[in-house]
Amino acid sequence: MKSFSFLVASLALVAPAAAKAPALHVSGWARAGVGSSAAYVSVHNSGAADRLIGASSPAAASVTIHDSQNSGGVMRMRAAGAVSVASGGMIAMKPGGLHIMLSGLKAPLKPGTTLPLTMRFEKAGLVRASLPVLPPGAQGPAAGGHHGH
Ligand SMILES: [Cu+2]
Repeated sequence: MKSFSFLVASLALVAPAAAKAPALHVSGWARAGVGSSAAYVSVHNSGAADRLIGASSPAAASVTIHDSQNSGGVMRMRAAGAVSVASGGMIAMKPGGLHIMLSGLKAPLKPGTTLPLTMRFEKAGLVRASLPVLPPGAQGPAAGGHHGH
């Protein structure tokens, strides 16, 4: 009996060391909002080329990857489809461009809280992130002032 429980304990110690470091590093933020809002993430890929194919959040009924385009002075959004990320490359979402659309928010997204987001990649599978929620007019994390474009 004693040697059996010792064996189980040893296996438990070995398992975490065998796990690979994640190849996809996700950071970003979400904008406060009621009903619908958007999240902007940066994905750094230190592994093999991959594609972002979807996202979900328990906070929203529908989560879609969108792109914004200026057509004749009017900003329009459309579904972006899969977004490729090269090995060693990155996906950089920002206001006025690629973003994650959150529709059917189950509760207002309030500044100072966090948004749980799960991103789905073709090869890496599910990557979870917890994004800080910034005030409604935010253009990004306040790091040394306003990035006006
Ligand atoms: Cu959108």
